[in-house]
Amino acid sequence: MNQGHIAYISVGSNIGNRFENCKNSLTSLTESKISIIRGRSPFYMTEPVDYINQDWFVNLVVKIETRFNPFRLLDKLRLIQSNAGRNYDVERFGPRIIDLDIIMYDDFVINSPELIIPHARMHKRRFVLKPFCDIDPHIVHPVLKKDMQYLLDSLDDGQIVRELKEQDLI
Ligand code: PH2
Ligand code: MG
Ligand code: MG
Repeated sequence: MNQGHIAYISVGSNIGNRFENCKNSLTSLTESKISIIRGRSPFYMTEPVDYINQDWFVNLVVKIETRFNPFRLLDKLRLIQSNAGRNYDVERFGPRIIDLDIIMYDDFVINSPELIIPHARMHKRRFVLKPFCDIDPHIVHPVLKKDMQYLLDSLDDGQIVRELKEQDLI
């Protein structure tokens, strides 16, 4: 693909069939030529953070190649979320059918009211860093100038993230 940009998307769900919701969103990411999936981590069961009185999440990270700029990509991700039935009328950080966050986009640094890249909390979140490292541990955070493995090893959070094995899913 010409003019392909590489982005990492954090995928999460903690309502309904969380695994199916995440899997369906991967299909949506490849529909209408939004992107080509270049890598994906295993699926994880993760303890909720920030707003802890909610169900555990299924989380993973996907590496995509896309021709859309970050803002157009954000529009596409929001459309996928709405089509999956996401209701935005609820608490920030609260339960969601599907959440698709842009974690990194090439080595862009964006600080706009609508979009912050790299994602503002990614370096503190094991549910993002662990699956990111499964794909590309040596990608360097363009602001912190540290690679993902370093950021993961620096965490002192105690958050439980447990890889989902095939046998858990049947
Ligand atoms: N997303 C949040 C808030 N808390 N916790 C986990 N484990 N996984 C998430 O995806 C998550 C969260 C807000 O987007
Ligand atoms: Mg999120
Ligand atoms: Mg989000």
